[in-house]
Amino acid sequence: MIWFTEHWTENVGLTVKANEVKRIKSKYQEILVLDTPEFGKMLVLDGLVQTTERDEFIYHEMLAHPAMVMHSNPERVLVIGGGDGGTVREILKHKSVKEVHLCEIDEEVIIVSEKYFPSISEKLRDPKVKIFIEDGNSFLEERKDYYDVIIMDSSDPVGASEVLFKKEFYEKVKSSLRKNGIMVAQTESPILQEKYFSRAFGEIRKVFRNVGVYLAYVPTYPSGMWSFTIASDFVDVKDTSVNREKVKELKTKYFCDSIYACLFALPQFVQEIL
Ligand code: AG3
Repeated sequence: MIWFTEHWTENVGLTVKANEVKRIKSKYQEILVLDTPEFGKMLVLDGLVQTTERDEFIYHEMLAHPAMVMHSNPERVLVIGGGDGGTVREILKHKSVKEVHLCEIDEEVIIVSEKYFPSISEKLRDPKVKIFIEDGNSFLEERKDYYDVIIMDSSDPVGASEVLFKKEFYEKVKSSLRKNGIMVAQTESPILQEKYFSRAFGEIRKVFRNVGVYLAYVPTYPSGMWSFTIASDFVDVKDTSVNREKVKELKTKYFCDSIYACLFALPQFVQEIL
């Protein structure tokens, strides 16, 4: 057993006792798989915890379902990042979906997930899913007016992911959405990474007419308090009185009718950042 620490800031972090299962250097990053007593297997990229077997459902459900529910008939969905497959698995719970494109820059993440995280990656080989090993930023340039929902399942805005948090990138996202399209992005912790969070929100705000922020509790991410930003030019993304019946049909463990109903209930200090 080793002690692994993700340094959340210079002064605070998450420390777990774990068995090191695999450590490889890909073209883009160091990929580490740990096996921990409380959280099961844990995927770490360049020292940052991406997902764990025990709590991944919270993040993946909350990233995918609000946008998928709010769109009345999502048929074509794109995930940028998300090579572990958790977001794809949640998207496929929606019967209207005809095709899911996954654009992941690092093929090794997919290979590692299929080997060590079968419960997360189980749907990556579904016939509706097409995997593109490409940079999300250039991928979008060739796909105008195509997707109903685009989901940004990226890492923190450093290194390869930095461009995915910029206005120029959200403009590409917008032009790749077709009418009634919705995008949603993971946008970091409002309490421990306030700058990342407010910057991401600000950039999305510059591009889309309707923007909403919601939170979920993810125990293994910095501070646990995690944000998601949802946006659309057509759909009033803050109106959760729509499509309520779709929520009841979903088999989920965190997302549910009462969470959907008050999705945009935010703590006062978060409202003040926005
Ligand atoms: N993507 C969001 C991970 C952000 C975690 N940040 C951190 N640990 N500092 C997760 C990808 C899972 N599909």
